[in-house]
Amino acid sequence: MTEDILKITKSVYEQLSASEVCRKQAKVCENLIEKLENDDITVSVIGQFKRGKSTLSNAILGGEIMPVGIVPITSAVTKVVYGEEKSAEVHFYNGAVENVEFSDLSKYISEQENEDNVLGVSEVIIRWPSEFLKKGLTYVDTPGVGSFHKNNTEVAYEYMKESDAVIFLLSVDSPINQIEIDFLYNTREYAGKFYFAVNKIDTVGGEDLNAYMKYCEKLLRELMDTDKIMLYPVSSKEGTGLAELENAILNDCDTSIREIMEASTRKKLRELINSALNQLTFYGRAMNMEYAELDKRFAEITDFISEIKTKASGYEAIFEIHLNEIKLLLSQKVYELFGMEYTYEIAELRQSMLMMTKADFLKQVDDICADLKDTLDRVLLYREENAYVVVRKTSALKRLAKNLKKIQAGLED
Ligand SMILES: Nc1nc2c(ncn2[C@@H]2O[C@H](COP(=O)(O)OP(=O)(O)OP(=O)(O)O)[C@@H](O)[C@H]2O)c(=O)[nH]1
Ligand SMILES: [Mg+2]
Repeated sequence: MTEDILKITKSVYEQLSASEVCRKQAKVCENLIEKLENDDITVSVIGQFKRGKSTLSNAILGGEIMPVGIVPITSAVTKVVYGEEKSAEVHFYNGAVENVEFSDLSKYISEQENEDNVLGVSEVIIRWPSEFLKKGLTYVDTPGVGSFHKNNTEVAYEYMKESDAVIFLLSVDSPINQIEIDFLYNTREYAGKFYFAVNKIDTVGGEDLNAYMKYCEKLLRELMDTDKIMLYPVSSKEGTGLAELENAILNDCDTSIREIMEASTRKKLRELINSALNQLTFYGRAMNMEYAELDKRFAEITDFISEIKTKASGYEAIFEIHLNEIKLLLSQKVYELFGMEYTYEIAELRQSMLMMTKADFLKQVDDICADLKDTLDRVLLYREENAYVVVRKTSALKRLAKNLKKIQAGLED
């Protein structure tokens, strides 16, 4: 089965890498191939801040590896793989890698010492001799979703895309809330398998726990649109219920690793192809416009972006609402000028942010505008003055879109 999915993934890569337009998607595809070839399965623990993700990670891995605490703690992703010798490597966005002592880890991955990840840590890779990892699992502890450290939600979202399986951690001390619902709803397409764990069961009595489990199960069934919800009550602090969760994951890895990988790769490929097709439409439209007309429209949208920024700086309250309004205005403008849907990667997640300050808001507006501007700049670079080249490039874009659609049709099961 994995043979097939590997073949499909390779054919998507072949298509994407042949065009400079889809370089970003080709890179993602290349990583998928590598994972499939190595049977490299990634399990991430994801959940709202303070649900106990890092405590659970330490309990599963058997060691005080991650810093834990009563305020939002984890600020960077920590990947743990099997290693006879313990070691910790900090990777930075600028490409630098540093070996650090375990006692120094919190300097890099805690909000208190590395607030909003100012140090630019892209991830920490730990080698740890844990039985749980022995069969080749990569375990990932992620920053909490929905804390006022905005970057954390985006990081968690990115990791959903890399995961084959997810432990989504809830906690009995708080009912599932809108932030968790939004996050799950937006990301359920990515992972092949979900394990829902309800943490901190040591803090409630049996009856309350039963009521909570029933409530969660019903809600998750509706949300995930399946009857097959696996819900594990655990206490990461006391170790209760962890063996059931660990065994379920390890068992699935033994018996159905290929199915899990196939399911998650199919989902990821569909997303990837959609994103590539969107990109191709945009380039195609821009290529086929008169140059004078194209310049006019680019100037118009550039002015519009400046206007939006000026407008944003004058807003004073309920920034979440203004942010949505701004995204909508920009998307409408792109549609009006280029006839295509322009989507922002993490649109819905930003909606559910609480306590957004003006500085956060302006930063997000800047990010959104930069995202759009970047796409426009790349389209301009791609443009050619020579009519013959335009025809050739346009037909190449069309051919690529056609091939991708064909592969996409095969992925629908
Ligand atoms: N009673 C009880 N407390 C727990 C349990 N698990 C975690 N905690 C506590 O919950 C708090 C948060 O734990 P963390 O592991 O830091 O939570 P987290 O989800 O990693 O938090 P972020 O990294 O900020 O997203 C800490 O004070 C833990 O001691 C549990 O099973 N029972
Ligand atoms: Mg944590």
